[in-house]
Parts: sequence; structure tokens; C-alpha cells
Amino acid sequence: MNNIHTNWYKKAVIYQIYPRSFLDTNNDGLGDIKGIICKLDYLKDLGINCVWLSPIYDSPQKDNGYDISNYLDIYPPFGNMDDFKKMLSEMHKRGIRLIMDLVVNHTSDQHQWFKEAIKDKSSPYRDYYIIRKGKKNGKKPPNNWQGFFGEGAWTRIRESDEYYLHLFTKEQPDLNWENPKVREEVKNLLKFWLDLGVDGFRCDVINLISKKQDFKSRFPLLALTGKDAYINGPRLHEYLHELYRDVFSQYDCMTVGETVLASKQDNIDLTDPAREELDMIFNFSHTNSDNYLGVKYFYRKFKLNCFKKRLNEQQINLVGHGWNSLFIENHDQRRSVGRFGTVEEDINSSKSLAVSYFLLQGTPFIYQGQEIGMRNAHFKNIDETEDVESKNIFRISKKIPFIGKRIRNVILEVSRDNARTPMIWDNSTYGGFSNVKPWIRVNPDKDIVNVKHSLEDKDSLYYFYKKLIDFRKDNDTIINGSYRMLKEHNPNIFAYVREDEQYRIIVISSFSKKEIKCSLLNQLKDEDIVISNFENHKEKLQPFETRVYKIKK
Ligand code: TEU
Ligand code: CA
Repeated sequence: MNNIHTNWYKKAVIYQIYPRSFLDTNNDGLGDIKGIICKLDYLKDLGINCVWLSPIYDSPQKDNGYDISNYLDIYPPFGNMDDFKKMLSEMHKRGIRLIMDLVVNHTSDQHQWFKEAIKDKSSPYRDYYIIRKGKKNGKKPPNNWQGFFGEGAWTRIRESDEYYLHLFTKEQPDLNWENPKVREEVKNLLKFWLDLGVDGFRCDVINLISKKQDFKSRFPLLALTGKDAYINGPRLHEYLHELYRDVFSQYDCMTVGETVLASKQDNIDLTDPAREELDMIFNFSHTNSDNYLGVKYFYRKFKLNCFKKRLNEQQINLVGHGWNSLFIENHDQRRSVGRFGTVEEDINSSKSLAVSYFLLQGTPFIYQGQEIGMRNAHFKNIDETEDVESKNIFRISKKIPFIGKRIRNVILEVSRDNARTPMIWDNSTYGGFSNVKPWIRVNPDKDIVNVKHSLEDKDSLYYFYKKLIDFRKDNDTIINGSYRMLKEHNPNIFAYVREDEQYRIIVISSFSKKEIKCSLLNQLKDEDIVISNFENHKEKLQPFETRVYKIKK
């Protein structure tokens, strides 16, 4: 069969929209599809050419849409199918593609399949989920596996002696991918959206879909007991290849898998084009550089060297095999301002970080608000957070004597809600997001950090991102050139070279608050600088200075 894939994703710059918090047009405090349509020109001006939309499907919203009750319809407060079609065509008119979130490791417990499954033991839907007999006549769960939100992974089905598996909240039962009917359902829903013109999918926790079938207890860990049984399970690659063969190969679409705690080899296997699985993956090794074991509550001090090392490993790992995704924020991560070596008081630090990740090998992503330097919410109290994950961990931590309070402060600092406060368009009461009180509180920094300001200030982070996007579009070296890290062990400098037959592009960013020396500068000429956050260049790098040199060979 002819390969109809144009691999457009390699040239894409992707903007993630979290629809709840983007723009509210009917004043119910929740963002909506019409709000997205209103801001498409804003996105076009920024220069992005693809949007990843977090879930807009019908859902009870226990996990903000990552709990889907109907894959073929829209959550009514966000709009309806006509709004969706209008949004898609308005995007395409502007040369912007759309990738949807695909959440198929689990459904909502309000999905028809699950309702049928637990109502009737002989229902064909029973085997759509992972249901097992509990121990001790149903008094104890089938094993000791733990899920991602700090709780046991099994919930008892009403008065029965059986339990269902859920790796997230109990309202998110895991699908049983061993059942070929489940895989057919997934293929059908993929085709439904692709036939409507959608350009691809961001596949939620896709490396959890295959589970080891022994369902035995594992050695208890501090978090994620049983993970060897459900992360990168034995049939993962087989399932993804099946989706590719039966669906993705027939459309010029792209897929990016969210792969939590995936091994190096799995990342290669998932993205190797010859294997026909996914196009890219989100590897979180660098965003986990300020915690232990990939668990953000086990917080540790950020070190640039660790961050660099992990990004470098990601880059090298996929050379000649697959394609990287490049990101520093998303709806699950706290904001990058004040993280990853940057400081709130100095926007130059965010520019240094922007350059550092954006010009690596791979497709860059920008999370809504990142382009204006939106900050963390600085929550003071657990009541100000809405996220089920924060609330769960808080509830559990209360039971732990002595360390309870410390954990609470960490929760407020790392809560996913830091990234979920409404997009700030201007400095009006609700930041121009809505005329009524939004579903979650507005960031207290709205007067300083907002889109209106950013558009008025030619030195803003917004215009800096715009420059980076244009630069990437105009320079094939950034897309297809080789990559090599420079100054690998320098704790203050992030530097690398991108190169092809024609050009050498050298990126140097300082993460120091002081002026520092950098021997690389000796061999470079100021007139080759094409992007920088400083107008005048000295012999030393100024605090948080970044420079991109383009040298014709
Ligand atoms: O995230 C998967 C995931 O692993 C995160 O929830 C992670 O555990 C957490 O952020 C670490 O603190 C995806 C979605 O991006 C997330 O929003 C969903 O809640 C989750 O899957 C379940 O669908
Ligand atoms: Ca609304």
C-alpha cells in the first residue's frame, strides 16, 4: 500500500489548548469551543500551525474530561458538534491542524459500556473492563496495585465480591485491551474523528493499555506499587501496531503518545517509523528532574545539569530511530516560570529556557499561556485547588503524622491546577476570560502578565516565541539538522549545535544570575547572532542571556 503520510508533524509547532480555561463566551465560568474560535487569529499571529485540544468529549468531568462518557459527542457546556465542525473548518482555513486528545486507557464510570458491565454479569460489556474476584470472599482487593493518584487501583462493585481496576480515580475504570471488541471500538471512534477531518491524536497514558495478566501482588513501593505489571505491558507494541495498521496508516495523520515512565528502549520502539506504532512520544524525564522516581511530590532541588543530561539523553536516544516532542509545560505540570532554572522576576530567564528547548531536534509544543509567561497560581489553601489529584493526595497525606503539613505545602506548589488557571487576556476582573467568576480562581498576577500587555510590549516573551517559531519555519537545519550538546558539564550554560551541510546553528543560553564567561564565545562573531534577548553583547554572557548564531559553512 502507498504510504500517504506526509509527516507534516515534523514541521509543526503545536499549541495545547485546555478548553476549560481558554475563553468563556457564554459567561458560565467555563471555557468553550466558541471561545477557541474567537482566538484563532491570535494563534495564527503567534505562528503556530497545529492545535492539541485537551478532551472536549462528553464527560462527568471528574478528571476535567479525562473521564469520557461518550467518545462521539461534545460535553454540552463546551458546545455541540456544529460548533466543533465550525472550529475545525476555521482552523483549517488558517492553516492550523487539529489533534484531539485520545483517552482510551480508561473510560468514565458513566460510560454506557461500564454501566452495562456492572449491572449484569452476563453482559457482553463485562469483558470491556478488568474485573476480578477479590480476596477473602471479596473483602479485600484482588492484589495490592496502586494507581497514579495515590490510592489502591481496585474498587469493589457494589455488594458483589468482584472489583474493577482503575489506575486513576475510581470514576475512571480501565478498559480491557485484551478483548478484541474493545480494540474494534477504539478503531471505530478514531475513524469517526478522522473522517470528520481531525489531523491526529495525543494518546493519553498510552503505555498503560496492556497489563500483565497474572494480577499478582507486587513488592510494595512508596508509590505506584504494581507498576511493572501495567507500565509498558507485554502487548503494548502489538496493540499500537494494530491501530496503525487498521486506522492511522489510512490517513495523513499524526500521533503523539503520552508515555509515563517509559524505558529508553520502549521509547525507541514506540517511535521507530519502521515499526509503525506512533510518530512521537512525550518523554517526561526532563520535567521529572526536580523530583525523585518521577513522582512530583518527592520534590528535590532543580539542577540545570540534571535537566540538560536528561534532554540530551532523549535527543541521542532517538537519533536514527524516531522523532522527539519538545515541551516544558502542559496541563499536568506546574508553570515553567520559576521552574527549570528560571526566576519570576526576570523574563530573560524564560527566554533562555524557551530557546534551550525549542531549537532541539523534534516538534515543539507550547501550552496555553506559556507564550506570555503565565506564572504559577501560588495557592495558599487546599480549598483553592480543584484538581482531583491534589484533593486525593491531600486526603491521604492528612493521615500521615508529622510529615502531613510538609506534604500539604508541596501539594499546593506542584498541584496541576497551577497550569489550569484561566488564560489571562487582559487585566479586567476575571482576566478577560469571562464576565463571571471562573470555575477556578484567576491568577493573582493578572495585572502584570496578560496577553494585552504582551502584545503592546515589543520585548515581551510573546514576541520572542513568535521569533523562534518563524526562525524554525525558515531554517531547515532546525528541523532536519544533526544535534550535539556543548558545554555538557557546565552547571550554568545550556548550549548545543544544530548542523547540516549548509549551516551551523549554535545555541547558547545562560541560566546564571551573574555575568559569566563562556569559552564558546571566543570563536563566534556577533554579526552571526540571529536571535538574542540582549541588544548589545559583551565578552561575557549577561544574566540569563541567550544567543543563537547562524553560521554559513
Ligand atoms: O496524565 C497521566 C499522568 O500520569 C498524570 O496524571 C500524572 O500522573 C500526574 O500528572 C503526575 O502528577 C494523563 C492526563 O494528562 C491527565 O490530565 C489525566 O488526569 C490522566 O492521564 C488520566 O487520564
Ligand atoms: Ca462557557
